[in-house]
Amino acid sequence: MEVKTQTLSRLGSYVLLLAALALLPWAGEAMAQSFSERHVIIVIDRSGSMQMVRSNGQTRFTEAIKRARSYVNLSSPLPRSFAVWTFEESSYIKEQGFADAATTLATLNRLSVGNGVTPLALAVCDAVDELLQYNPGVTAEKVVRLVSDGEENSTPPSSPCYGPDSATPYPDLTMDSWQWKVRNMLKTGDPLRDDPGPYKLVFDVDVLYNYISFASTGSPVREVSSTGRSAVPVQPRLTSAYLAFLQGVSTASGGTFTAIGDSSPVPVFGDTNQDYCVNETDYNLVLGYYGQAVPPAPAAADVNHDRVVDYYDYTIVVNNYGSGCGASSAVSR
Ligand SMILES: [Ca+2]
Ligand SMILES: [Ca+2]
Ligand SMILES: [Ca+2]
Repeated sequence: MEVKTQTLSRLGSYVLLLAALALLPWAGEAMAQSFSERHVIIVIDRSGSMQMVRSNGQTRFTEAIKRARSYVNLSSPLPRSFAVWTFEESSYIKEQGFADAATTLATLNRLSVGNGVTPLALAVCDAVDELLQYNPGVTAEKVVRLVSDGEENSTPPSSPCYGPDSATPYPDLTMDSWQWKVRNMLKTGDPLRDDPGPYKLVFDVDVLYNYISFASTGSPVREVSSTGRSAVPVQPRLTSAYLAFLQGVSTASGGTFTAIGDSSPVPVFGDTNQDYCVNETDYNLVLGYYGQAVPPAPAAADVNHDRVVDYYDYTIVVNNYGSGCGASSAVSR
């Protein structure tokens, strides 16, 4: 297989590079990571809309799980603990408490999609609470990693993050809207308190959405609530205000925002130039800036977004070498 051959030929240069590593300045050291661990709750949408079939024939949910698995497999300078939650209907399930990567991969493998509605604000806000309460004595980076395709439509009034839609788009969120509360929660840990300071938590977002609506997918997906609400038709497209909200809060919190259109290939980790393929171009970019801080190195070379191009970025590219390559010809872009 071509991809395997390429990966093998990379192993030779990998060994050489490991030898050279000792000679390079450890740029990461200067950044003095103030965190000793990373705590992540992967919050996965299993509402009915996640059954939507993408143009590559896979459901959004299947692709979401694949992405989550790749994320857990990334090499990291910090020891990581992951919890996994799924949300649907008017609540969420704690599929797994904080555990290591191997346990988390096994948990992700057994998840399946549901039919119900989407209590997104509830799940995100409760995940923030859980993260803040977990091992508070450890100086850990706290990450809510949301994987979802759609709009909040079923957070119960009992949730501190319940509210109407914001009347105005991000960043001018209407006070007491669910968006305002979720933003505040990620920022301060309190849904009712905004604050000019930096975010307490990092909000990583993968959002699957309909970029081009296709007519041949059969009957439209509906989300059905068993609690007496009528079925909620899934919107043919996400509104730009919703995407702007997720992207705005994610970026402001120092997180990553990845929009995954139904008719586009799924982005792969280690791809530095958005061609949906990890190959020599990505490899050379990371090597070219190896050991440098960002800036002056371009942000694209910093694969794991920790503002330094180093061993971990390199490893992510090597481990994903060949990923996604060739897939783009099977789908329209
Ligand atoms: Ca949904
Ligand atoms: Ca690439
Ligand atoms: Ca990096």
